[in-house]
Amino acid sequence: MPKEKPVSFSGIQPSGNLTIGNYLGAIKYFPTYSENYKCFYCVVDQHALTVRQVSAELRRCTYETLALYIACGLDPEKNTLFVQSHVSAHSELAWILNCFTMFGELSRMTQFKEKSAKHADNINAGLFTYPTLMAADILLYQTDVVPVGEDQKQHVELCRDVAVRFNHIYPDTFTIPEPIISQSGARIKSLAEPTRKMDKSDPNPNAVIYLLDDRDTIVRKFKRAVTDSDTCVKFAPGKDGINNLMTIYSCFTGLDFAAIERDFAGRGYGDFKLAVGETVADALSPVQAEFRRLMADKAYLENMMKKGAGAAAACAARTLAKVKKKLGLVLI
Ligand code: ATP
Ligand code: LTN
Repeated sequence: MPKEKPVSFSGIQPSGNLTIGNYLGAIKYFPTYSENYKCFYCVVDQHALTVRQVSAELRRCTYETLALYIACGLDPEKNTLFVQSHVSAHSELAWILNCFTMFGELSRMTQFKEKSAKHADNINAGLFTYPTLMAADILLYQTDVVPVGEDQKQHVELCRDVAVRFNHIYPDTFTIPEPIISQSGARIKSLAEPTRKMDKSDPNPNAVIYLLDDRDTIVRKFKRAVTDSDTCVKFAPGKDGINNLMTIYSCFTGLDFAAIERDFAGRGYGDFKLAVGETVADALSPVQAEFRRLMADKAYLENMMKKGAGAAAACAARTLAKVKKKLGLVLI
């Protein structure tokens, strides 16, 4: 069936509270695709199982991630919002793609190497084949674009390689997707170790600004953010801490670095950190209010999950049937 519009697909794990990294690198841009793309946004709960989860927390985070998608501006009438485990085609296609993905390819994935180092006691097969489930998410919807933060570029490239390999053997099966990485905010750094990415599963909560942090917490965390011994607010190589704060401030205000440097000329880091904290708190306040409103209405969220799963499953079933037929699996 020809597409009415190109397709956009992205996913977020319900593996903890979302951060301003998730927001600036990904979610903030999602609503901008609604007009020109048919959009699918997925809470990838099965991906979250690759590290040990507390069941009640995973359940809570799944509702919260869905509510945050909407609170950040995604209109469920214009986008298909759904939960991965509600559409069984994802894990079915993932198995098939496992048989078209090489051990060497998966071994080279940076996220696998980092997560294996972090969870040395639980280097499970799911962590290793994480990218084939992600490829299934994307390819099931004949996706054209995948808006993600920079850390996911390698996974989308692997997905492309697998799709090209499959199409080479079984022509015209999958659309080949493109990653779209935002110009700014694609890699927000930790406030405690500004050479590392801000991660929602960081054990140090002071390193991370969560979308649901209250105003005082946000201001306090920015005040304590690691910078350097200089005092001048200037974007420069090696000043990772201040560069990160300038990037965050720029993303929330729309000011470029030169304008920020002018505004803070002659003022110290203290003033700048306070301004960043207050700006971020102001920007997140309406998102938090909308989030609270949505979380108070579980019936609405559950209804939306069902509607989203129905729409996604219908689309996914078409691709899965095509794949099975091409492979020679008997359809009944
Ligand atoms: P985890 O710590 O559980 O691996 P995560 O914080 O990396 O989670 P994901 O759910 O894996 O978050 O990612 C959701 C989206 O947010 C992805 O598109 C990812 O690229 C983006 N993202 C995550 N962290 C950052 C960051 N620090 N800067 C910019 N984008 C980010
Ligand atoms: N792997 C991604 C989350 C994710 C995703 C996807 C992103 C799972 N499936 C499909 C884009 C498209 C992550 O860890 N951030």
